Amino acid sequence: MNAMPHKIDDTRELHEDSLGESVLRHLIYSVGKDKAHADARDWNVALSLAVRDRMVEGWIDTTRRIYKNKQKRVYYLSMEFMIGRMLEDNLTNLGLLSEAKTFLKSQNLDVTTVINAEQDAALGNGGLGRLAACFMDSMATTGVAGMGYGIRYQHGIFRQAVEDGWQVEEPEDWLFAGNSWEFRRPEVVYEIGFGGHVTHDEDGKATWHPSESVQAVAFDMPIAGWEGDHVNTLRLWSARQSGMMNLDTFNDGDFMAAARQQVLAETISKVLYPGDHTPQGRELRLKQEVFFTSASLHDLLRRFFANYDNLDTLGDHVAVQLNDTHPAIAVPELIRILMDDHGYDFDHALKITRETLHYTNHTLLPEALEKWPRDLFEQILPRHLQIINMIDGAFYREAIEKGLDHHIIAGIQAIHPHQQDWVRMGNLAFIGSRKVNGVSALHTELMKQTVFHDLHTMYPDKIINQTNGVTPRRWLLECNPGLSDLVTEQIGDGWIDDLEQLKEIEPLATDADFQQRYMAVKAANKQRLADMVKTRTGVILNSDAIFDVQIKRIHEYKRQHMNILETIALYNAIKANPDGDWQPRVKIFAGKAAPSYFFAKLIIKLINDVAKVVNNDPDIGDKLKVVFLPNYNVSMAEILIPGADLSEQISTAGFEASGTGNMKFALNGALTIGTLDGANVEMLEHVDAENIFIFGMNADEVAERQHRRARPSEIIKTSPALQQVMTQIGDGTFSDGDTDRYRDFLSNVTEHDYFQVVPDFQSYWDMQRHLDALYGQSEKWAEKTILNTARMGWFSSDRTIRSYADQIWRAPHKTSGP
Ligand code: GP0
Repeated sequence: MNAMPHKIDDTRELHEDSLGESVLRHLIYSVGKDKAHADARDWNVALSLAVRDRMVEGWIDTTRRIYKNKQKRVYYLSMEFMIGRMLEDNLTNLGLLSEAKTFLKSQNLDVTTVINAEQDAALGNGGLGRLAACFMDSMATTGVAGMGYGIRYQHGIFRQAVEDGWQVEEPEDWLFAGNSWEFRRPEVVYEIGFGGHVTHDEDGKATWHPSESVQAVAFDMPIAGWEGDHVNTLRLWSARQSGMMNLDTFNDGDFMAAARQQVLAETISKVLYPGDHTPQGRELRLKQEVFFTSASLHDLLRRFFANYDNLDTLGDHVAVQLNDTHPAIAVPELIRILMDDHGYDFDHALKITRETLHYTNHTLLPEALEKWPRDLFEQILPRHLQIINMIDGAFYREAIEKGLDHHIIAGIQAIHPHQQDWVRMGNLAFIGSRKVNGVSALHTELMKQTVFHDLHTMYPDKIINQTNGVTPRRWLLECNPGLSDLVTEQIGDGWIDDLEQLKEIEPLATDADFQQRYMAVKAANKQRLADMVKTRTGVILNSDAIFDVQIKRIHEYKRQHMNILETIALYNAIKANPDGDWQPRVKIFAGKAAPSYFFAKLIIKLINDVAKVVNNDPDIGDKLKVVFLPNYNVSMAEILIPGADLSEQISTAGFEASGTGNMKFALNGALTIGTLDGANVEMLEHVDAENIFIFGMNADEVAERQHRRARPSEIIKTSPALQQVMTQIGDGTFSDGDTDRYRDFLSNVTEHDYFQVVPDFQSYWDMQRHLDALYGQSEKWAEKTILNTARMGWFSSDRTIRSYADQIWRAPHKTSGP
């Protein structure tokens, strides 16, 4: 497929020229440079603009079609979109990639250098934000009339530097050089209020008089699906001072005071909160949530009124998905708009809201569930607080009718009726939504049993599972062209938007020739990964070693520390018997720690300390290398995942809601060593027990040990290997004799060990050694690798999105398959 078919009459004449001609035209007229002076970024911008031109027709066409057919619209509200680079995605989905490559080569340009000149859009923290980005791709591919709403943070997630082994946060400035993909929409502006007071007229009608306000200005990015004909929109809000700079102050000569107002207003979209699984009890964060949620609701209602004149049927035409509780303020905000702006009574407004909103939960960690001090709420959102009290009242009556006792009801209302201290956003989102979903079968089950137990008894049909997925365009087709070509050669390219077709390569898993070709692709990807490691860290890797990779946010429950303890034990074992027949290994770690999470930062330091000792030990040589790659992001993942042999998914069972990295690795043929947690459980069902390497306690066993507060000391006593590791960490073996550095680390692991590193250690070790042996049997390893790729098709986010569309949104979409 080449350039887009011309669909819109008024653009028919616009680009009859080739992609290369458009690029040259943009280089001169948009970038303002000639070829002789253009650098990689200039070419990147020119190419991006040429591609963007070709998306616009499909975009306008999609918009018109949805409007004309009155297709049900889906709005995905998310504080985070972890997009990464867009150029290759768009080239791929529009079928322009090979034309672009040919052109760049004809200009003597290196394709990778030009593509890499785009900054990652890293408007998120981790899995939750990346899921939102995969969903945008899949909504466009499956033809859902889907729009993403979020915040156009001026600064995305911090850049991670490593200094003397410690994480150092540096500012990120992705917009510095501009964003080629966005369209500023200065005409789409909403006034968002905060503070002030509420008055009631004789009829009891409420009016909120905010004491301050900021403007939300829209910026749009087109999101093209596979083959480019359905193009959705990602609309991100940027904050702007209401009105112009205060001229009175300005004329008084106090320019600084006037400028200060502007800075204050604009801080709302200044920076992404860098916490992951950590709720920020900060006023600014609450304002960010209100800011984008309110703007998005106003915007979608304005669009609704273009087709309908009555909000009674809102839920028939619009479905809103709340990505975690971050946009949960949508519940009282929608009710407020319905009541105060459109004259609905409370009961009717609540009913409409509950037909329109849906909530996705991403974690059971109790400390990660958002709650806001009631007083803060009252100060910033006095009208919303009144409405929340009305919701709690209505909920109370429902609960009594259903026979719940007072005690239980108090525990699940948005605000505890006696304590009156917090507004609990999870409860609010649950009560105000039509459906509530978990992100893997296990996680959904645990939601019913634990955090939402009582709400679930009251509304037994509300909780539903939607297992996460990943987009096969970015996470196979683009990041692994070698494997994509090999697969397409065998079964055609239907798998790209119907990933379960990968099943067709199953019979080839035992075919010697195919195995050899598959593993040659893997070897090339490992070399690409080794080259990146060398450039970024100077460490030279032995590409015959098992590339063992753990990449994700640094967290105790994800247990990078269990991995590094196993690494030390392996180091000790090799050192005790350097002439043994060791299977060489490379341990690769990457991931950011929340800036305030000291223990996570200490884990990074420990990894780097161990790396320094191991990598410089002449007894060890090529048998073991340890690498920490700084500043993990989407683009780095695109190199790491195809180059991995082994994928570490070793969270404490019951704590990782789903995981999505686990899916990307297995799809690209890495074998998984993991616990029975999150989506690993369903991966086991799909790839079969012989092809995934499960160890350790299950969620019930973990819960039982945690409940009992079982101490790790007994276990450590019986394990000389583990004991030696703990001694070394304490005696300064890895810290130049500093016996202080890891004191907190050791007491965490040896005294409390809430995340069960010690009890799972032995089975983790045993499984690693089993994998060492398996790697030696290269045909067997190849067979399992191929079977992983062949059987991971179900984990496409296209499947996830179709399932949301059918079971939650009741929204039309294209069906898959021939
Ligand atoms: C969940 F609560 N997730 C949170 C959070 O604050 N940040 C975040 O990234 C993740 C889960 O940890 C997950 O299990 C899940 O797959 C993802 O949300 C999307 O549902 C990541 O491994």
